Amino acid sequence: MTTQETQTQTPELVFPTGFAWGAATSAYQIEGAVAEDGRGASIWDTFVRQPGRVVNGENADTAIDHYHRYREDVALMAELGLGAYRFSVSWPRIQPDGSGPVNAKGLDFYSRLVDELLSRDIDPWVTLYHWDLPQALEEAGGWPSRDTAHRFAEYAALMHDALGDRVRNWSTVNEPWCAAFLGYASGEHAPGRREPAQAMFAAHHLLLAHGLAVQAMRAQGKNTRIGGCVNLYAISPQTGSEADLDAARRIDGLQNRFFLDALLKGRYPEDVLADLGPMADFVRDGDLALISAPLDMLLINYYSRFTVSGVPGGAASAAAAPTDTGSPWVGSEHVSFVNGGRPVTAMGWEIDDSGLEELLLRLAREYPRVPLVISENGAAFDDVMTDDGTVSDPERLAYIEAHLRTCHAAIEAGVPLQGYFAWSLMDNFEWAWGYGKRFGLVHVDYQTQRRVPKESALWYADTIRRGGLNGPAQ
Ligand code: IFM
Repeated sequence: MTTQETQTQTPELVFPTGFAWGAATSAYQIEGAVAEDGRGASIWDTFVRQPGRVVNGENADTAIDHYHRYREDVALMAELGLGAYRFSVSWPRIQPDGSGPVNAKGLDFYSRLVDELLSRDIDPWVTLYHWDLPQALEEAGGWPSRDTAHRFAEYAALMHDALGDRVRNWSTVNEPWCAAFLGYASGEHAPGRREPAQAMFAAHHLLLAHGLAVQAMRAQGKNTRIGGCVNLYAISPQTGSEADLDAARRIDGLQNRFFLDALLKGRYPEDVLADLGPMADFVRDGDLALISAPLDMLLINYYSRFTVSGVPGGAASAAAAPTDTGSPWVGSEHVSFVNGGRPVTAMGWEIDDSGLEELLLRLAREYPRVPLVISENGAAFDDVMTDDGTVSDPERLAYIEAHLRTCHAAIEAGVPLQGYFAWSLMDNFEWAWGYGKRFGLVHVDYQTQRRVPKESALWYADTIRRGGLNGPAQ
């Protein structure tokens, strides 16, 4: 049976009515216009200008020019039939120095974007923080400073007050693990600090920022749904040895349970605090009650599985940075990441859709009752632009299809999964990797800014239209 034929049949794996079919982006990765309409500098504007931080010295001054092309981009989303679009707000567009009054022109951009989406029946999902901290706040101490969490709550309240009548779905901090540990421990991301003890304060303050923001937004009494967003991994020990099992416990602790337990159980895992020893000195009375305020949903970004060993010296493939950096694994630097023997994406990340199902089942079991959303899932591959102008990306299509299948299986098993957002809608600036890694469903020519939906985008559009997938190939 050809792909064409199978796609015309009624799907065998039907997703629930109301399931959010979406795609995601983030402000710094797509907007460009970094010095327009009063936008202040963010830590990424500073970081990309430091030699050796980003592959080929690239930056996102122009990125894919979404700030000027948002109407065209929303039209493209409508053509693809997206039901939802997850984007982030650039904090320094709203408050150029991270505090004080709103920059009206910056807010106006997001207001126009929201209106454009609504006019096309696309549900806007706002993320308040996707790593572009105002530079002025970094100079005042950054995320290791507790005050940054309070500034964030003020900014969140401004945004929620301005858009909360039109935007129903909100999330606070995208991937606090990355913002804390890549930003302040390994230095792979902005602000590029390598201060492990400070990274633990950053992690806690990012969670506190979430909690304070939830409190401030809820106090406005609007009819919105608010979630936290974490990047989770499936994690396996390389062998059943005590050392490998302990390595898996440590990495699961720092990557997954540190955030999940704080958000959903109101405590940090005892074993992680014990691993950290004197570095676990960041909590004040009342913090965890704020952090664990009930959520309307938990947003999960899933990409891969880590296989870990307690024997030092394994290849650190899973966490490899493009440039020479420290370890993000505070207190567990001796753990090594080993090759799990699976095919990899262009990032070198192992492809394991079974890991997503495992994670979803685990969440439903260990952290019950909170609705779940896959807020990012996708893959970078070296796409091929053919002579007829189409972009062939069978590996990305297969990746997304396989992960959607596991989402369906998890729903069948009772997991309260409410949506799926592919990462990313369009090719964009992949942080320290620059433009070389393409995650988009839509190809972007960085010279002309021309957008061309890849085969995976057309397949995804068809899947959305049909509301589901075919069963596994026989
Ligand atoms: O591009 C990033 C995104 O900004 C956050 N989650 C992972 C993606 C791929 O690395």
